[in-house]
Amino acid sequence: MKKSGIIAIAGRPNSGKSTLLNRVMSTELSIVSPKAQTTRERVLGILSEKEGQIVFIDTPGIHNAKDGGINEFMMNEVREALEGASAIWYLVDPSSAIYHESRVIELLKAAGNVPVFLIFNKMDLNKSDEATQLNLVRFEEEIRQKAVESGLTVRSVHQISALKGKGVGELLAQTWSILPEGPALYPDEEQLSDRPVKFFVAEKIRQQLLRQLGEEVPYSCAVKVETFKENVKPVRIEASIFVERDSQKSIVIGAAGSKIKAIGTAARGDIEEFLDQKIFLGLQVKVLKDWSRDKNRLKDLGYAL
Ligand SMILES: Nc1nc2c(ncn2[C@@H]2O[C@H](COP(=O)(O)OP(=O)(O)O)[C@@H](O)[C@H]2O)c(=O)[nH]1
Ligand SMILES: [Mg+2]
Repeated sequence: MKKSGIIAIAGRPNSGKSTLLNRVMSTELSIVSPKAQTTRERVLGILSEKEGQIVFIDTPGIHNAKDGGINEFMMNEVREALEGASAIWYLVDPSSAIYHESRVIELLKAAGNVPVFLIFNKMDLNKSDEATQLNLVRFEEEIRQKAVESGLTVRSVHQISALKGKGVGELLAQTWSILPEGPALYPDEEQLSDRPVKFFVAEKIRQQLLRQLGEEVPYSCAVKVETFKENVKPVRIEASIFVERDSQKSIVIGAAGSKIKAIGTAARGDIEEFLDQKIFLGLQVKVLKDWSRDKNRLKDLGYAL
């Protein structure tokens, strides 16, 4: 009998959750950037192996959501993912601090009494000197204690590098070992995610906005694929980039259109790689005033609360 289960990948923004999902799936499913809150929506990775099937849910980073807008939507995505999980991969960046992690641990309670894999990521950056090692052991103990106090069941502690792949095989093996026998949730073994191609196309564009724009503007950007024509060669894709203010529109377009051109070129490359075929990509920048705080506009963009 084969095994099956759902693993929620959770943790603070930037701890490497999406990088880890891409690593275990061996494809660039979830977008990655050095900026916090890159991931806005849950992204599924469906791993079908000889042992059975694991459905991974990559989640937005856990942070304080003060408003009723996009941030609250993101934290809701985390909660819903946790509620259905068979186990949690809880990622920690070793340079984090206990007061940040306490907030995460509080939210992880939403998963109920499921095994938690406490995973220290980015070990490739960690120095091997004694003081660093000692600090890591202390931090590990602090988090473990806090988690136990909060009623979480820490199954094991891991040190990995999602970027380099170190320790990920062992983590996967231990994860399989705790999963119960059961039927695959997604019977088609070729299926890698639950999202339509359009979603991934929009995300690839958003990834370039995050990578090529400054600190603030990407958080005011949303991408919607308007046209996706597959019966022509090259495949024709047209997308709108929504910003919240006129000033942001000028930033995204850049001097003489230089910025949007660079974003388009890079996004086209990413999409071509993902689809494994040539595409035409048309981008238009539009102002949708204050969309990130407007319930109806959020809904139109697919972020329904
Ligand atoms: N050096 C190093 N960087 C990593 C590792 N995992 C993730 N990163 C980087 O950390 C940043 C955030 O990664 P991302 O996967 O988007 O984090 P998320 O917000 O938790 O999904 C990106 O710049 C990644 O390249 C790792 O194992 N080692
Ligand atoms: Mg992410």
